[in-house]
Amino acid sequence: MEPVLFYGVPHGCSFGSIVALEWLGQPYRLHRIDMLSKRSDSFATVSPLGQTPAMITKDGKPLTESLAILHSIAARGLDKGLGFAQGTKKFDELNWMLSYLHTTLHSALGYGWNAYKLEEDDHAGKAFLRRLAREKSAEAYGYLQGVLEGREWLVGDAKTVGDAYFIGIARWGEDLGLFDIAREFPGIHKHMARLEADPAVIFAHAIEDETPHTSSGGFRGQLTVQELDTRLAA
Ligand SMILES: N[C@@H](CCC(=O)N[C@@H](CS)C(=O)NCC(=O)O)C(=O)O
Repeated sequence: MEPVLFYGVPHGCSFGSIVALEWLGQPYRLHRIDMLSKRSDSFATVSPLGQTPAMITKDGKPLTESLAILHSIAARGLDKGLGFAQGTKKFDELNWMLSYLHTTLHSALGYGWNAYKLEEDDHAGKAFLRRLAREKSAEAYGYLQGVLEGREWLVGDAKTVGDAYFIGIARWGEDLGLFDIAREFPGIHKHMARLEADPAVIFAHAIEDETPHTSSGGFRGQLTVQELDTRLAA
């Protein structure tokens, strides 16, 4: 059966997994999770921590963590250049990039999301976390901008799951009102703009925003709650 990706709104890091699935071009389905509401027991059996992205693979097994999901998609898309064979120098580079994006950029911007989740009147807490988010993610964006200098894609000569993951989280700097990316990090902005023109990225935005969408990949529709329960019971 086709895999199911659980994606989170608003603006989850699961965005990159939707883009990667579109680039892969093989059948898949999606299931929407509102991260600001209580999650269902069915979702908890797939993602015990209640986080997105999560996946039910084509073998019916749950898989969580962006990096695990993206590597799994990349392994199915080696012929398309979405990833590289394990043991090669290029695989190590992609693994390095994904790890950097997750443990450094995602983590740094995470302080901003934590500030957003604090009680409205916790002004001191919010200010502290936002300052930390800005300091840490300025370093992270700056380093990444250096990596991008003189190259078109994050790893190798074509788009990979690294670029898919990047576009889902690089947007947070502006979402959180921390930076004017175009002015402060023009190299990051340039890479984001290139990706924003990609049909898979346009599709992923439309999915998040629930606006009309056209898949250029293998999207086979949203999985209903009832269908999810049937799958989990099987
Ligand atoms: N280590 C996890 C982190 C995933 C994560 O932070 N997901 C966020 C959205 S970007 C989430 O589900 N937040 C809701 C929550 O933690 O309750 C991964 O890389 O997949």
